[in-house]
Amino acid sequence: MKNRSQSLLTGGIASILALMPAAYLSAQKRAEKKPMNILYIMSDDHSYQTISAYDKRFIETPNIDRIARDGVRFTNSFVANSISGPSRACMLTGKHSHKNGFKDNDGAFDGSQQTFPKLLQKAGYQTAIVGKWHLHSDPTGFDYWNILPGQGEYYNPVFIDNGEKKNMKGYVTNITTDIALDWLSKERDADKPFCLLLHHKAPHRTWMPDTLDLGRFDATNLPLPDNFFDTYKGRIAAQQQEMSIEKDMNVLYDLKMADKEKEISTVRGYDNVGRDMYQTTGKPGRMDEDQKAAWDRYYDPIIADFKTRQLEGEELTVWKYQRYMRDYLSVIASVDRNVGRVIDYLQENGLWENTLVIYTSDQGFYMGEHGWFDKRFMYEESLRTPLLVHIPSESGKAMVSEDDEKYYMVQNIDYAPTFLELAGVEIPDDIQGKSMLPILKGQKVDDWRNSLYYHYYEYPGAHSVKRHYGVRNDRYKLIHFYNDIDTWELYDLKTDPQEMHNIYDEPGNEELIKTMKDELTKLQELYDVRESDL
Ligand code: SGN
Ligand code: CA
Repeated sequence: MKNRSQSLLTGGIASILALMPAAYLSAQKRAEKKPMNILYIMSDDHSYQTISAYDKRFIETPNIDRIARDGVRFTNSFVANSISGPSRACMLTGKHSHKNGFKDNDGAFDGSQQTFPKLLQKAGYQTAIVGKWHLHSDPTGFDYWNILPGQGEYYNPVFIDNGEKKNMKGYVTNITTDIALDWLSKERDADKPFCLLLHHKAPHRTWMPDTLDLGRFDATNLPLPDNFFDTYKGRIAAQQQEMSIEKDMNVLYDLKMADKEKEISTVRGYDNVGRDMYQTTGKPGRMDEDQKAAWDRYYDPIIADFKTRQLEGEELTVWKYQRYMRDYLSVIASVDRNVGRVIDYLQENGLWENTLVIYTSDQGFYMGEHGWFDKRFMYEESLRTPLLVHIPSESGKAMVSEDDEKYYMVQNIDYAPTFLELAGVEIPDDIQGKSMLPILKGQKVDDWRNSLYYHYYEYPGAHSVKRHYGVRNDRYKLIHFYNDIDTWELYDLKTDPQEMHNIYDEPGNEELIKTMKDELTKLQELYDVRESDL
């Protein structure tokens, strides 16, 4: 499809332009050049460890990597609150949770507040969101929205198409992509720049692969992280979580070992979760006969093998890790394939040269580090999130800033101001993030943040991670766990990148603690954190 500036240069108009003075011409050209399109792809719980642009131990993700190939791969990318709804609210508003009001997954996002899609829409962008939304109130600021209710389902999901519930057939990652491509090809107004948010449900728990990906990683033995058997010495909040592969990952519910004979739950004392939970009625369920048959063909032999093995103790935990990882990676294979479809579309339709493309996740995820799955903690694996950006330059070639991207600590509150600056919209004063655009253009930014603020609130709640807030700079991290607990943790990320040694109570660190506490106070003042927010 031709955009307006291209079509203006054809035929008779080109010859008329040739007669005009040069200064007038370039002003005209500037005025006619559309602002850049924005395609923001965000998956749910996709760890940077399982994107080959970051880490090649587990999986190749050739399509996701395409975004960074001639673009920018941020190696210091973080969230402000490591859980779905709050992370999305930070992203939409450019503000920390205490300012946008959406602190945990309960309640409803106040959609009457300022968000970047609303500001872009006002500035003439056509805006759309497809896929997981998870903010409970209806989306605002979008010309088109077609979202999953709540967490959404993997198989034959319901979508809410601009308010109307529709039963869709198929696998959620394919459907989300189909809807996005349909919108791009049929509904997109070629006279306007677009901003499309494409939000995958995958690879969220319970990591249900598409039928064609079942078994894709079975020949691979996934490496255990060094701290898989962490005993949480010196870390009280970590001792009290409920996200351990050993204790909290359920072989029936999470790992799909519900046998037809219903023996596993009785023999092994697991919860009585039947396979109906997956395949017909339950939360991840809703499969049709063909889908069920494909799942049975794949899981039945694994279940039979599991039953004969009678694993216990460490052996069982390691077996659970392998199953977890194989399912998770199989779900990623579908995400990567579908990201490829979208990039192909952009490239084939002349949009790649005028579209900022982002791939990220709503937060990081544990791939067995500390013995865990899930997120929430301010520890590195869940504080970080992948961030890959394709940004075309005027000439159509992306700008790369190899050194800069490694240094700058960016956070998901920075996305909104980045998009606004890109669109030429003034960034409102109350936005707390900073535009990453200069970084993306390879410019040096001298006053970038040296430390970042984090706050997690969802306790009591799933996985029992205590409330906490903290500060991280390029070397140290200070965390305060509070509510029904009052403990501090301090890590030296240089000597202890896996955060196994809490040095808060070690003698000799008094000065460092004071410096980090001062930094925390400075950030709380900067972001206007009140006593009542803590
Ligand atoms: C569900 C999951 C949890 C997960 C939360 C939040 N359980 O409750 O494991 O931590 O969502 O995830 S599940 O059995 O229902 O899948 S979030 O990414 O949406 O915040
Ligand atoms: Ca999530």
